[in-house]
Amino acid sequence: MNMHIDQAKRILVANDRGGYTVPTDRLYPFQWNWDSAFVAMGFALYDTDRAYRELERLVEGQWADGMIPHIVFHQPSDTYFPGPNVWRTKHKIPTSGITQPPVFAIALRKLHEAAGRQAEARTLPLYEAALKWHRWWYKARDPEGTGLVALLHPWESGSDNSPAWDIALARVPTTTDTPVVRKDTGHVNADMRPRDDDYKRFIHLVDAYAACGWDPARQWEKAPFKIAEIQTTAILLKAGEDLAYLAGLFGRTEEAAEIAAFNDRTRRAILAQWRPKLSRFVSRDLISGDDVEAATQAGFIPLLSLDLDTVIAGALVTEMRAWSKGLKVAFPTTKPGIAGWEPKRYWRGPAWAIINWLLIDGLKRNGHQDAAEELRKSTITAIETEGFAEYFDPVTGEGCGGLGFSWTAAAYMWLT
Ligand code: 9WN
Repeated sequence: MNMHIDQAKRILVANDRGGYTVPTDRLYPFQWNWDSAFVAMGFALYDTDRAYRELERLVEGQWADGMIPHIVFHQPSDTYFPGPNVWRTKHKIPTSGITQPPVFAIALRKLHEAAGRQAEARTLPLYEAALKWHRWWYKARDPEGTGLVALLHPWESGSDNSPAWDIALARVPTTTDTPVVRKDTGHVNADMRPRDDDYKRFIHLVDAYAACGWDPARQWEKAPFKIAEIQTTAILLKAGEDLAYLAGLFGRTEEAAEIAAFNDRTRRAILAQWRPKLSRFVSRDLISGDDVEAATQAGFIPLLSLDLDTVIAGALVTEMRAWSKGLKVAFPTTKPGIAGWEPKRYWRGPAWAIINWLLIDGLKRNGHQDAAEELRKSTITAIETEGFAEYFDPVTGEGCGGLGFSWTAAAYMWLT
């Protein structure tokens, strides 16, 4: 067996905390939402029972209104900030109060297909959880029915300190009711992490939403940060396609039609965000009404869920190749060389295996096998050279952030 696969599996064992997987030891000591979905796809390749457990444990944190939170605090730990006492969510299992990209149903379909027909009894409750969550997205985060879903906190994007948020986040005050006591910079180099002012704003938003009692309608009204976001919406659409497929398989005709209607509206809304001048799709800042023009990876993620015409797909691929030129590791999360590009600082430049995974699937879907293969090789080589790091400096190739990282292990297994 490929020794790296063996190593990847050992990472998932080491990060197991009882049916769920922490992203990495100490830096992230709880269950994270989209991390677990990627990890479940990794497990689906060789242990479907464990893959189901991963999703079942995540769903233990689902709220009555359908939201699946971004963190489930199954057991206490003092190595992470902000913990449950900052979130003040009052769910019976402590959770955060915000969500994360809905990769869940994409993982569920893959898992169901891997497990075979006898798996229906295990898939169904998870299908129902996913359906509730998708309804929540449309009700809570697109109350006006535009087809694009909005984020109220940068952490919900999974791309926390992306330059995409710079303008919108600058409007959020740095004052907090909760003292900001960072733990992350005690685990990894501060130069690779968000800045202190980012953290103050992240916590200002948590305080503001806790003051709304985490009620989605009140939060929508009061939110100082509200972005109709293209990466999350594109992931929601792909997950919606997979959910509609499962609904069809289970004979849930009305639900299949309901999901298909969500998907149609969203497909049209994403297409309307195409900007030929930028060769990218863009998010919209719902507070200023402006396009978010910052050059980040998010603009390419619609490849994942749309069958684009050859002109648009071709323009995206040309632009992606231009960004990747001369880099040791593709794909950079921020366009190299622009103001705001920092090749080691988290979501402001580095390459992430799970983003590459989404892009590879999207490039294949749109008939760009060669570009998909280049990106696949780049990802595999980076991991084999540097190990299962959280992310990679695209210029030097250096593995950065946390090590022994679960989703990098899952991505490696999926991409080899
Ligand atoms: C906040 C766990 C998570 C990922 C996110 C990544 C990072 C958390 C943090 O780690 O975010 O959610 O404290 O930095 O940005 O994508 O899910 O791996």
